Amino acid sequence: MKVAFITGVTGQDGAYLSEFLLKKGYVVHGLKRRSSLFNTDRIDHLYQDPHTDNRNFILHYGDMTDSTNLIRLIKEIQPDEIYNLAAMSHVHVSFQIPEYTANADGIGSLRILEAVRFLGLEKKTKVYQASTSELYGKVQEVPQTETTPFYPRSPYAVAKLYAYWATVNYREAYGIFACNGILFNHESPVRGETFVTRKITRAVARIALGLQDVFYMGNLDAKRDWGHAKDYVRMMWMILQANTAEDWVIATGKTTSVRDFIHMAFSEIGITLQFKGEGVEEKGYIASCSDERFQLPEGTQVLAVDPKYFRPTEVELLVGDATKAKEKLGWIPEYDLQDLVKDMVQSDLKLMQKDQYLKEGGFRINNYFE
Ligand code: NDP
Ligand code: GDR
Repeated sequence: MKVAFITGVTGQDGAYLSEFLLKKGYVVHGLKRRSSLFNTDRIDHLYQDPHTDNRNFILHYGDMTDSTNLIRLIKEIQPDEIYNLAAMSHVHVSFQIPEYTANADGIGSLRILEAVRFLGLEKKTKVYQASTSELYGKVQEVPQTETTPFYPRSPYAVAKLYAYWATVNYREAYGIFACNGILFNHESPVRGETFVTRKITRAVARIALGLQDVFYMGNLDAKRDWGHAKDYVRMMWMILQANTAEDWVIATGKTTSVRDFIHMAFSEIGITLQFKGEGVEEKGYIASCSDERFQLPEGTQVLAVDPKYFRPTEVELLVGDATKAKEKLGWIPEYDLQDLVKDMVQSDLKLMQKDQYLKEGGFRINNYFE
């Protein structure tokens, strides 16, 4: 049985990857942070009671900023494969906590590589580094490939650039099977609620169910190459099964604006939206609603732009060319953007129905302090 160690196991990708590797028969160890509230929602369905024998899903407390913790865990676990997914992954937030982001996302990755070297596991342990299309930043070339120059545009991307090169360097210097997956944006029903796609699908569901009126967005012109996380975690594994350690672009090859994603999400529940104004004046109004389940009158304003969501420097356009992964690893995504939008909107509708029932039943949450 192969043994994997996943940092960031409680995140979107960590959850899907754990499920994927467990199905493949791996023993999966995950690094989770201590927090004052439970933070394991996404992996609770995989949880195994520590008192049972022969567990194949084991969680450990730790942090990417704590070298000794990482060295001790890797020594104990002796992993065949490490998937380094842990990161402060929000681009906008990285402008507010740049030093922490550099520590967790940049030096954190170095700590993993150095632990492998320090423990003499160079020939045993393969390392996957969660690199990102954010490395491309300011447009240099379209579409972006493994050879497109990088031009990071945020503290997050700068930290990830350090991690990218540390991975390449440890491969060349010490012969570690260390690879960068340069993954373009990938989303799912368990995407963090403050990333743009989930913010939209969540708001669409809440508006449709009468739980919210208007939602506020940033730059609607940005374009992203969006895929489904389920397809992307499979590629993380494929990258470590390849014959040679290399760096790989994983993307759909199609790009869509934030504005068009909003249209798609509303149209999933039968609502056509009309945009008026430009820039910060831009607002979205319901033009029509064909779904009889929702009482949403024409002319209702549901969207406004708030400059607080603009970034000091923006990444305007991302579209990846995954030809190398298609030809050498057999990369074929199962979901297209329409499938992804459907999956996310329908899931959020179900989730928000719970809030609707509670509201209708007169139940109030968060009243501990009254
Ligand atoms: P999430 O934000 O959903 O998950 C991040 C994970 O990292 C969480 O488990 C989080 O823990 C953990 N984490 C954050 N900081 C630390 C720390 N200091 N020590 C230990 N754990 C920490 O991200 P995704 O799952 O979407 O992404 C996975 C990785 O892939 C990230 O590195 C991201 O930067 C990268 N990436 C993501 C892409 C995407 O489109 N999703 C595209 C390209 C790259 P907690 O749950 O406690 O917050
Ligand atoms: P991104 O994802 O920055 O590409 O990083 P995000 O969903 O945050 O933003 C995508 C684009 O949408 C624009 N935008 C908004 N974004 C957010 N979050 N909230 C808004 O209200 C909003 N309005 C417009 C943004 O300006 C941006 O252009 C994600 C993360 O998962 C990274 O960790 C990962 O490396 C990259 O994808 C690939």
